[in-house]
Amino acid sequence: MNTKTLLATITTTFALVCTGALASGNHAGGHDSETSALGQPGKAAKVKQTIEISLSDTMRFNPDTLTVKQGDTVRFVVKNDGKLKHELVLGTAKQLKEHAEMMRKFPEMEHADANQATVEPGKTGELIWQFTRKGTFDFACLQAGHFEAGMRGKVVVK
Ligand SMILES: [Cu+2]
Repeated sequence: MNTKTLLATITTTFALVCTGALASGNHAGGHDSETSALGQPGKAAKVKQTIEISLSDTMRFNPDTLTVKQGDTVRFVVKNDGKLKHELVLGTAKQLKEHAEMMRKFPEMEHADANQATVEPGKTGELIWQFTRKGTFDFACLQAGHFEAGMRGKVVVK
């Protein structure tokens, strides 16, 4: 197997793991209901609230605690004020932790899912999500080491 093939294999595997963990479905772990509990990708036409969040190299989100109304579709405008790449990934605490561990193993891995916005330094990204259930959920930056450094926040859905 040459390097290119190997990389493609790893990428595919990683994509499957990521998608599998995030899709609502019958994952062997049986914890997917936690994920779909978060809501679903939102439609731009349905946006009720826009929340601006800045990401910095101090490994913090600002603000890091958000409150949204159940059923609302939220547009996250994610601004990277740092010199490093950052991202905002919505998920449950457990899921984000597992994902962060994988990102540490494959730090060069690129992936894009509906529940995240990865933003280059100085750029602004966007993420539209509908929060369908009440509860407190998490978001984090899963660039290698950032989650561990405390780059996390909470979304309270009321
Ligand atoms: Cu980060």
